[in-house]
Amino acid sequence: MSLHGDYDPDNIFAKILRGEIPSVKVWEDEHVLAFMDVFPQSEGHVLIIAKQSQARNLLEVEPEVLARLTAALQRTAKAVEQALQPEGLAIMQFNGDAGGQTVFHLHFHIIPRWSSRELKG
Ligand code: DGP
Repeated sequence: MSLHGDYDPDNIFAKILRGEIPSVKVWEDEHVLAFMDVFPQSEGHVLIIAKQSQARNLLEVEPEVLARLTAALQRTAKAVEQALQPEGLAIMQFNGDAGGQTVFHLHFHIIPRWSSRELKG
């Protein structure tokens, strides 16, 4: 899937938002959902997505949606930090399959890191 194209309403995260696929929710409000990554790279790996946007990636997202999403990203990262006390946090975001993206609904990864622990996966 390239950087440009149609949003697939049956992508995995759209199904999670519709409740068709279960997820372990960390936090949500009317605009944003944060949930556990099913293939975590470390303990506490969380994904965060916007609910009302059909942006596949960062290049497509409406600025006001991005502003809410990144505000929630910061809040969620702080909550992860409080809960797990990692030594670092990697915030990751991929665009297009050649860019490493596999699910084409814009999302950010929050990945707690400890210098003594290997990344999984
Ligand atoms: P990305 O490469 O940035 O598109 O990452 C997509 C992430 O989505 C990847 O870390 C694994 C995760 N993922 C894939 N399928 C599911 C699922 O069904 N549930 C959850 N919670 N996460 C999923």
